[in-house]
Amino acid sequence: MTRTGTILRVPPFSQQLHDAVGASYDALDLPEEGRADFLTAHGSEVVAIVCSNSGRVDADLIAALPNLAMIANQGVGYDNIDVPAALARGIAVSHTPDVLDAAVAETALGLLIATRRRFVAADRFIRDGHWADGSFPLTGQVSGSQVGVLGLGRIGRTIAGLLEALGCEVSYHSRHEVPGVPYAYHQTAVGLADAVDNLIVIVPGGPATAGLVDRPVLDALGPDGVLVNVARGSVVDEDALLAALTDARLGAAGLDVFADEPHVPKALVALDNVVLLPHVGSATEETRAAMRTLTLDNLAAWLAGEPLLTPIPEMSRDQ
Ligand code: A2R
Repeated sequence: MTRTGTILRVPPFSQQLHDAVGASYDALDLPEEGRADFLTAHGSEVVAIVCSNSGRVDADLIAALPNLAMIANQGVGYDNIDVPAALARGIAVSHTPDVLDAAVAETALGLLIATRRRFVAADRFIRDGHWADGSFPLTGQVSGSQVGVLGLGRIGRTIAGLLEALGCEVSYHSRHEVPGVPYAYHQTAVGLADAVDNLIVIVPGGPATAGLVDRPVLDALGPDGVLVNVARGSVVDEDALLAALTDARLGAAGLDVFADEPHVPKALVALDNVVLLPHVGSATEETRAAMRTLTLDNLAAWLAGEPLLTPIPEMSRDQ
């Protein structure tokens, strides 16, 4: 059985993905303004959505598309989609696991090193002309340190492998203990934070993990601790983080994700003990090309009546 119909592009996403969808299919763009009128006029034409993980597909949008039957998400995380609303309608949902593990893992490691070694402040130190007046202060180091991975999934395990090469002692907390890994398991996030120098957050976003890194976790990490978040801003209580950094109850933070992207609290930007990245974890040419290909292959498989290549785990494999 092959399927036909209009593909709806939900912004924002890259020009390449936009053009690739348009080159192969009848496609429409969900406008930023005048959505209600647009959906009244075109909602029934749409059979599939293509989005990236910053494009919101909520219950209202799903309800306005009576013939929607597939959502292809470019991104491994899909907390941008109201999955219960989609599954209640039998809508297939795909994502892009595995192909971004290396890029996100190197972002995590780079952010940890940049934060612990204060590389951004050191760069500023030269640019501001301070070197002639004396050396940059000594910093901590990552090699040989104790690192906690919060979420030992595909990306978490890739990060752990990189850390092992630096002689770090890796331990972790996940919902479940992972069999066959050489890393100590902690039953709670607080227990993990208490045991390590550095904590890297790489769990999925969404309601189940919202605020998982809260004040007790930050206090357990402590004044010499470094927090790195490459997961989702929602996982960290941003107000508690700001307070901990301001009060020096937490040493420093390296952040690739924020609660309300692209808005970063001014108070966070003003701090010297943070390194801030604009959600670039998977944002390399190579990885984004692989993510785009997998997104389009999932869409093509669905249109051809074949099983999705990478359905989200909540779906059964044979859908
Ligand atoms: O589901 P489990 O037991 O295998 O544990 C997963 C863990 N996890 C949690 N850990 C503690 N508390 C929770 N409420 C919780 N929910 C999930 O996070 C697993 O060890 C890990 C997620 O691994 P994967 O599903 O393999 O995801 P992947 O590809 O590593 O990506 C993680 C996230 C994405 O969802 C994006 O938000 C971001 O990284 O790019």
